[in-house]
Amino acid sequence: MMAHDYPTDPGNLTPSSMMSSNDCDISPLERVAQAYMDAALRGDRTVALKVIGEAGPDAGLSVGQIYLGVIQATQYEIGKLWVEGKVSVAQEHLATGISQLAIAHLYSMMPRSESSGFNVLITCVPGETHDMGPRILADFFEMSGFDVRYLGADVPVKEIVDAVSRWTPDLVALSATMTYNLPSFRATVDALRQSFGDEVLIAAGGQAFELTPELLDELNIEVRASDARQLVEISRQVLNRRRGTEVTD
Ligand code: B12
Repeated sequence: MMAHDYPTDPGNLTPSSMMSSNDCDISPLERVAQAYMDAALRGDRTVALKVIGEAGPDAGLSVGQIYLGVIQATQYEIGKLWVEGKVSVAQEHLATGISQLAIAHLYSMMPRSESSGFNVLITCVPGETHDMGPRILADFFEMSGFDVRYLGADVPVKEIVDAVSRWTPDLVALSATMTYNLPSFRATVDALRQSFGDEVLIAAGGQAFELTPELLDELNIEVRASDARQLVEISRQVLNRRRGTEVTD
């Protein structure tokens, strides 16, 4: 997506302010993403949801493409604009609220594969309030036939351990965005391994690891990915391999 100058008054935005010089050059996905971001930054929930609702039938996009290429891409772009001082905190909150609504809307449109027989528990590590990424992970897993338990933001270590005891997931996906939450990520991994040993397969990801990928090696985290689509693919491979090993052992 392209960066633009956004006036602090979102009412001044128009769709044309977000288009490239030659509108014909952009793909259907980019076109939808621009229209969606425009509406989200204006705070226009009705138009934003209409854009999402029509993206499948009109632009031929899959639900997965809309999650990543429209919602996630818009959230990243808003983050950049916020750092550059081109959108206010209020505009970011406004747009994020609309993206949460859009995700809920997409949930009702999701295609679902038949059950994979696997279950996954997804949670933010303690202190982490960025919960849009893990919410999207939850929906991708569900589309792929996983039984999903999604705990959300800022969950204490003990609660995560208790939830794993209760639901015995095949995979526990831990999400961290802020690097200052990496100590609580480490504490969560330690507590899970102390309680369940190698029985618990842990996946870890989120923007905190972009700067410190070596922590994943250090903690021997086998399942890692940069986005929801990749995570589901890798998880299925690793879990199927484990299941195969269990059968032949
Ligand atoms: C919305 C937002 C907020 C909202 C969050 C609301 C919510 N309910 O989530 C609020 C206002 C609370 C917020 C607060 C803050 N934020 Co903020 N925020 C954002 C913003 C604009 C969008 C986040 C988002 O929705 N992303 C979209 C999701 C879908 O993407 P994602 O999280 O990356 O998830 C994908 C992958 O990472 C991966 N993934 C995620 N989890 C996992 C887990 C596993 C196991 C795997 C394998 C993969 C994986 O798959 C996901 C789906 O494809 C980002 C910009 C950005 N680049 O993301 C800044 C951003 C994350 N925030 C930032 C900052 C600085 C803050 C604050 C410190 C601001 C402040 N001064 O108060 C606070 C910190 C809050 C806290 N204590 O945690 C910085 C972080 C920089 C850094 N890493 O150090 C960013 C990057 C903005 C920026 N460009 O600087 N923020």
